[in-house]
Amino acid sequence: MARLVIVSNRVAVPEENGKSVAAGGLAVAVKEAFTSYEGLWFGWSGKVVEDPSEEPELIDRGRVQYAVVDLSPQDHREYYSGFANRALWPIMHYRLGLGSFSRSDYAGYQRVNRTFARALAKLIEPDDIIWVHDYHLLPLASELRGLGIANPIGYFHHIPWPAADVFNTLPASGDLLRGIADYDLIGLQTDPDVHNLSRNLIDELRAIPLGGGSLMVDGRRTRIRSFPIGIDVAGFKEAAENAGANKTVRETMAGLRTRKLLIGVDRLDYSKGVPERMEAVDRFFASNPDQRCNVVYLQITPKSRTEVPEYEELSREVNETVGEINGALGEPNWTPIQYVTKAYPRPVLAGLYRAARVGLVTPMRDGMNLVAKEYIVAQTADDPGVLVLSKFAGASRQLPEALLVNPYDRFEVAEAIRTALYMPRGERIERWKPMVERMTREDVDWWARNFLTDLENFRTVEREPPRA
Ligand code: GDG
Repeated sequence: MARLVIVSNRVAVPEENGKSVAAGGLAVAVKEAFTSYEGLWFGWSGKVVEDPSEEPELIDRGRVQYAVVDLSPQDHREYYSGFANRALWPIMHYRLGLGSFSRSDYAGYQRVNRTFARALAKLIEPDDIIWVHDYHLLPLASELRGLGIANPIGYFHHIPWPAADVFNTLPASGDLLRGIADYDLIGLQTDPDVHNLSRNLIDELRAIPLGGGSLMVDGRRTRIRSFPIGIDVAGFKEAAENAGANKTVRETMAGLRTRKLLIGVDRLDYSKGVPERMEAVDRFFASNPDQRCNVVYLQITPKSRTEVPEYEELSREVNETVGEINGALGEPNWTPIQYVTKAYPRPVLAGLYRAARVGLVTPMRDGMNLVAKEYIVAQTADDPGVLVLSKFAGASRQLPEALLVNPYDRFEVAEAIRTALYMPRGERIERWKPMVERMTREDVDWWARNFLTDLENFRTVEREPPRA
């Protein structure tokens, strides 16, 4: 059987007792992919050290081997915080004003991709299939091809692929497009993402469409398709069902008394629209004064990328917004917004989703958004809550029965909150049922299987030699 090699920026090495240290989206997805393959997971250890070794540290855990490398402070600054998170992330999320391009950051990005490729190439066996994840590693296939690696290499892009006019503002855009064409299969979250990248390759690199998502780019064939990522539905459902016993969940529910709960769960990131959402909630209370004291909005927002200045700025903005709204509207016995920056265990999140009458998922742009899917799966069949979902989240394409909103329009979001709170039970069930059925069919296992089957098929077709 072929061995699966997964490459991602960060690697979540489980503890020796088999417990997973990180239960985030990617870790769950990778675990799922390894259920039907023996494998290797390669990437950054999460450690920053002076003079890191190029030799990866190898850690065996059952049928999966982990190979991790450390980064130097300069690598971390240029590759990770710099090019990946201050240039690619904002541009891919249509935030041109927040993008900052520096030649030295881009050189660091290329250097780390080259170092990763050199370290990884030594571990590759002839029958391996390689699956690379996310925007930190766009040039990795080119680097591997340059070292003579001819194995099938697939890439999955977890975030949006923007329209060409947006992507091409990046000074390195041409370089990156040429590099991505060295993957055999490129997976994106949605069909509009597929359209954007394909058009860009056709217009900029004169790629020739071959039908069925395949393109000939510079004499090499690549295939671009959408594979919307799903969640571990069975695991999440079980967690939600058992969450009643959890102390945090129980106490939160008791504290609500008769009040209705609105919930938002997001990493602190400007793509998620947290301050904009708070202003929409403020708007809701302004136009529905009778609902003051009857509704509480809980926003769980663990901090992320704190070393990036735009995230520090966002943190200040959210703190101010919460303070202003709570100060202006709050009463001694009622705080409209409960804002916490602590991360909670997944079972607690599942219980809180279930306790919430409304799930607020209103990113300004999002590749998919797993919180929307988790909220749906956590609901009870006889009394489900209502999802208010941004039409700019990839998830909106699979969840059209949610209340879809434009997150830039706080009046529209405020109106949707009102509609959700007053929605009769029959309509809530009618909207929820097709969504939960779709999430169950199109879960994380379906996603990983589809991608890997497609990538494996490359073995059966005549493959072009790597470019010189
Ligand atoms: C990227 C794309 C795409 C959040 N707070 C806590 C916690 N979380 C978990 C959520 C969810 C995950 O983190 C976040 O997933 P998202 O999909 O919202 O977002 P990104 O991190 O931006 O991920 C995104 C995803 O990749 C997958 O392809 O959907 O569009 O941007 O699972 O539950 N988990 C725990 N405690 C918290 O406090 N345990």
